[in-house]
Amino acid sequence: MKCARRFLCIPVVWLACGLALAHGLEGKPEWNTFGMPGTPGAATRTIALVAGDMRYSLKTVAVKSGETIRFVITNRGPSKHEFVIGDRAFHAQHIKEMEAMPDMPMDEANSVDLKPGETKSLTWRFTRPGDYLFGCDIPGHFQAGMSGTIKVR
Ligand SMILES: [Cu+2]
Repeated sequence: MKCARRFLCIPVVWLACGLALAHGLEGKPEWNTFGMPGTPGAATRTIALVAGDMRYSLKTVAVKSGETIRFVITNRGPSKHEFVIGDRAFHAQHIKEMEAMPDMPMDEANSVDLKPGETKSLTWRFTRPGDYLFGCDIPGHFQAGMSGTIKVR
């Protein structure tokens, strides 16, 4: 009886470990393409942006590869917005998730949620040259023009 139970338990534990590992890795690899979370102390520059009514105050941000930037975003619009750093594929996937679960809180290291009037900062280290995007992935916002390009060279 004890033996039988042990044999049942082992595959369950392995399955749980496998799932936990897969989930843990799931959100990470795509970050490699557009950078990684940065520590505020390592930031070489601060870039301030205002999120307004379906737009940001900046359309393009130029960054050197390897640079750590502290973004400070203020929401002066009448509704809630996000500031999300990603590549095109990340935003496409995230917009789909937001459409499926509009109330899902975003607390990933590459994003901040901003209520009207709120100011938050996000520090990001850009590790690879390329054209990336910042944007608001709340359904309809990105498509309405709430995005900008981050040129990493
Ligand atoms: Cu928005």
